[in-house]
Amino acid sequence: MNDDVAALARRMMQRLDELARFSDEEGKLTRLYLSKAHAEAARQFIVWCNEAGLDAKIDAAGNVFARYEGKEPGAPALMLGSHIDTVRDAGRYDGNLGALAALAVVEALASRGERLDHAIEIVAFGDEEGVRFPTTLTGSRAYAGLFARSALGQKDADGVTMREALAAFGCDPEAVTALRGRNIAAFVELHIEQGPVLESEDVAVGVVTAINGASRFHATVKGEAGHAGAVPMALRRDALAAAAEMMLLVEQRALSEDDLVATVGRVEIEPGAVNVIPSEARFTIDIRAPRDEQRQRAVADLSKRLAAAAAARKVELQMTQTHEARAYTCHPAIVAALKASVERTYRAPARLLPSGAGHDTMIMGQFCPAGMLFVRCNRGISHNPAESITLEDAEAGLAALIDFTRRFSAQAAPSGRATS
Ligand code: HGY
Ligand code: MN
Ligand code: MN
Repeated sequence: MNDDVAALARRMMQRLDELARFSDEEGKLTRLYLSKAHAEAARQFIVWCNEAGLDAKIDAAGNVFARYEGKEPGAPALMLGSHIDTVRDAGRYDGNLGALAALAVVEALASRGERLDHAIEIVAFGDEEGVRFPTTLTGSRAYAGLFARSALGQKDADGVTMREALAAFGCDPEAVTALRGRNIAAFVELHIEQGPVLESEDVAVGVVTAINGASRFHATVKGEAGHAGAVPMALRRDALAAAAEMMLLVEQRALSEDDLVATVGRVEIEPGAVNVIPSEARFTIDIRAPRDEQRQRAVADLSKRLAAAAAARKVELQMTQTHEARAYTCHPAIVAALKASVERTYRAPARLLPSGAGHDTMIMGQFCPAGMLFVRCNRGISHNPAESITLEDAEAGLAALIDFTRRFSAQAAPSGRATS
C-alpha cells in the first residue's frame, strides 16, 4: 500500500512553516500556553483537521483533539500527537512536528476512505514545555487524569494565574481537574531527537527506549543591597556572587557522573544597578537522569551543597520544587512494533536510543502503553531557532508512523490499557 508519503511530508513541512508564524514575540518563535499565539495555532490546527474531514475540538485544558473512527464507531483508539507550545525563541519542529504528523497519518487513511479496526485520536497538547507557568506537561497530565489542582493557582511572569488564563482562553478551569481521556489503547509520539546521536550515525529515524526523569527548582538567594564602592568585600552579603557559586556547584555535580545533566536556564537579579551590591538573585535549576535514584541522589547532594554555600556567605537560600517527572521506560511491545515499522519502511536496522529531553509520552505512559519515534535534527540543535530537519527525514518518520498505525491492533494492545 503505497501512500504518497512524499506529498504528505511536503504539506506537513509547509504547515510547520505556516504554524511558525503564530508567536507571542516579534521576530522569533515563542508560543506560550493559553496565549494569543497558542489560540491562533490551535485554530489553524482545527482548520486543517476540518479540511481532512475531522471534527476537532479544544478540551478543558486547551488541547486540540480530533478523532478518526475505525470500521466500528467507538472502537478503542490509537492516540498520536505531541505539543504545539514552544520555549522562548524556539525552533519550529519541537512538538509541532508530532502534532502535524498525527494529522498527516489520518490524511493518508482518509484520502482512500480507509478504516482500521481501531480509531485514531490525534492531539495537539497546549502545554508541554512549562515556560509560562512553573508546572509543565500540563496538557498530557490533564488528559491522563494527573493534573494537580494546585497548578491552577500558579502565576505567570505578569501575575496571571493559570485559572484566569484558562478562563480567558475559553476553557472551564474546574473541568480541567476532571478531564480524563478514555478508551485509548496506546499513545505514540513522533518528535525530533533534539540531540546529536542519529546524525552522528547518519540515521534518519530512531525508536525511543526510555525518557529521562526530571526535577526542576526555583532558587531564591537573599543578601543585602549596598554601595558598590563603600562596602569592603569581607562585609558584603552579595546575593549574585553567592548564586554564581551555587550555579557552578550545580554544574560540577552534574559533571561528576555520566548521564546526569543539570541546567540553570533563567537568572533574575535585584535591584540590577551597576553600582549596587545585588540584594536578591533568583535562578532555575533543571536536573535530569535516566534513573530516578541517580537524579534523586544528585538533588539531595545539591540541596546540602547549596545550603552550605549560603551559610558560608551569610545569605538566605530558598529552594522551591516546581516540577518532578519520573523517568519513563517506553512500553516494550510498542518499542518492538515501532522498531519493526522503521525496519520495514526505512529498510535499515532501527536505532534504539534514550531521550534526554522530556516529552508528553512520559505522562501518557502512566495512562496507557506509550512509545516514541525520533527524527534526526540538524547538528542535534533544538530549543533554538536554528533547529531544522530535512524533508527526506520528515518523510522517513511519517512513513514509519503510518506503517505502525496500520499494523497496530488495539485488541492485541499491550496490557495496562486505560480504562474507559
Ligand atoms: O524540557 C524538555 O525536556 C522538553 O523540551 N520540554
Ligand atoms: Mn518537545
Ligand atoms: Mn521542548
